[in-house]
Amino acid sequence: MEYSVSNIKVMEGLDAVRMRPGMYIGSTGQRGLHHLLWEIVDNSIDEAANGYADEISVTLNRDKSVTVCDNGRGIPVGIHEKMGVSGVEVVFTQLHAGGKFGNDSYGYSGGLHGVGASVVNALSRWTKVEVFCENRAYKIEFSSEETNENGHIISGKPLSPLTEVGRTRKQGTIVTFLPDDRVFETLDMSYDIIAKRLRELAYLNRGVKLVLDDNRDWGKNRHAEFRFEGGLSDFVSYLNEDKTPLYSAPIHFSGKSGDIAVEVAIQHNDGFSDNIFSYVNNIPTTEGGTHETGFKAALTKVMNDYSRKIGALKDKDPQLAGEDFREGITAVLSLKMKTIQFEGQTKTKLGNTEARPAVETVVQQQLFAYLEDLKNAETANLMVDKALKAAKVRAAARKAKETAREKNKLENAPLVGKLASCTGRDYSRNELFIVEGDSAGGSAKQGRDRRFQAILPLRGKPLNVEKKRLEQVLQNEEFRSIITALGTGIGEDFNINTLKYDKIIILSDADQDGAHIRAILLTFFYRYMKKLIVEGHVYMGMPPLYKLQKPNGEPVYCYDDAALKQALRGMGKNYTLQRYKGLGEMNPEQLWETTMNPAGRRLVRVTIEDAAEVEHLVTVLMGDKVQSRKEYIFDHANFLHGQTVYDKIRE
Ligand code: TTJ
Repeated sequence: MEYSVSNIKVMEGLDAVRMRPGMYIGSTGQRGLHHLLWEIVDNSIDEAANGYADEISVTLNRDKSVTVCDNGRGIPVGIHEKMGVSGVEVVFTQLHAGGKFGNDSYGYSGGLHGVGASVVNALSRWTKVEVFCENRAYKIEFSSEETNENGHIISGKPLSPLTEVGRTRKQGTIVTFLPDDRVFETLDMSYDIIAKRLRELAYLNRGVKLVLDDNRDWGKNRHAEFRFEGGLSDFVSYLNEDKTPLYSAPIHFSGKSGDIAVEVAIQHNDGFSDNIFSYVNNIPTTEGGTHETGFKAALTKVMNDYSRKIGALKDKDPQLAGEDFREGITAVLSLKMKTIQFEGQTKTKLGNTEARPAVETVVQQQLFAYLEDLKNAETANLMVDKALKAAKVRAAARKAKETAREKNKLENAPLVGKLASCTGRDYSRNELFIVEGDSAGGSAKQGRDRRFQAILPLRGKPLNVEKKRLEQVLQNEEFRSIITALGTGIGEDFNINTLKYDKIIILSDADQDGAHIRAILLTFFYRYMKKLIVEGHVYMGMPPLYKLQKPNGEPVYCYDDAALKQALRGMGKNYTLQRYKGLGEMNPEQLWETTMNPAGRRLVRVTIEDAAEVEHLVTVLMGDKVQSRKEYIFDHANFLHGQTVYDKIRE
């Protein structure tokens, strides 16, 4: 009886989750679906982070359910004092029970982990939990199959209390759940997304083995295992793969300041850009935040102090700038702390003020100790030399820039007849199409609505920005046109408030060259105009792949193979099918109709995650493997995060 009383309250909580899934997991699309998995995996990761588990596996099953297994202590099986039911039941039926990171400050749009296993249970058809501890095996099952007298689904109801089902020598927890198809638009989890995240978690939690099995399709089983004894060191080595590191062993240290645990790995390469990746409680902080600020401040201070100490900087010399020490740096920064506050456009920026001094303290102490250690003298010297060189180049470039500015201000440079601007001056409505090739550019100019659409054709390939300094980028004709057209300035001078377009739409062919151009442009925006992407101004235009036509009928345009298959069903025998190989094959009217007209076109908004992935692809691969590079980008830049945007009909 006691059991059913506590039950009633529980049901109310879980039903609220089902009523508003978006509030708890962000969305009911593929992203929300993956959230369920991360919600469960996070529990096992916590157990591993505390040293009680070292193996975690994820299995995608044939029936679309997912199993997560760890070899930790097991979810508590004893009766919970207040609730009167097992700990396992509490964890899966009480909202927020088991949420380890203090709750409210936890905005969801950046990463919403830790809201609890109960949310997963609430949004699943069924959930099965098995716990193995102290030689006993236990099991409990939950179901969302029943409805109440009003016809509402009762979510995540225990079919019976936790039951001992036998003796065992195993230890750990196994959770299997079937996401509810009445909640989610799709039940198809992505092997690639899961593998990528498990790899990342393996780097962030050194020594923990993470295993992925995809058993969904017979004959197409996939398997991956990730385990990195070097942790963050291995992570930076991976990021520097195909680059030339300045020194072989990454600098790797960790420490605590108050309640905040800080871990850092650094390795410079012979390039010029800086790549700093940061995480808090294993969640990527793409927009940076207080911890990154603390890291940069400490790096600048310690390196300057050390440079003076060894006499590389004399008394009369000015301090070197932070960017000099960051030239060619690859670094990963990982924090663990109790309550986190996220800020920023995408809620991926750490806001906690206490994180900055904590990181500064740890990095100052540990990095200085590293540099002082005589066996690290060679690495220390290489770092100082690189920064001194960077400072020299920067000083020279500044002078050159000043003279260049006076002669010919980039901002006012006339465009060499390339940009076809639009007539409207409402920047919040205007669109800039960056179009691959002069011929497609010509069609776009003729086909567009000139009131709000501007066209910038790109002749040939833009310069590959990797391994190029800003000054070189600025000398490239194609990029100068883009910068001038946008009106924002670039790098440190970038100002989003002077942006002349609401949408910047990249139009390239659906082939390898097109993918390559897209990758170069996105890398450019990611590096030098990040805010454009963060604030959602960058899109990819999606031209159709096929045109289907009946003898006297309206043409039907298909944007992917699935759509073509669908359209072919209603066609009968008498039709023509044209496969578009490039934008150039469309006349101006067709280009307008299919790709540019807001009433029918398809756009994909580029997210910062997509751009970061593309950048990673580009920076990791654009070394010397020229021949395979295009293929690789074509196959791997999938834009899995991007949202397809169908504009509302204008006017
Ligand atoms: C909590 O403190 C007492 C000993 O056990 C700790 C615990 O709960 N460990 C734990 C939970 N290990 N693994 C889990 C877990 C694993 C999965 C797959 C899902 C959930 C919700 C928890």
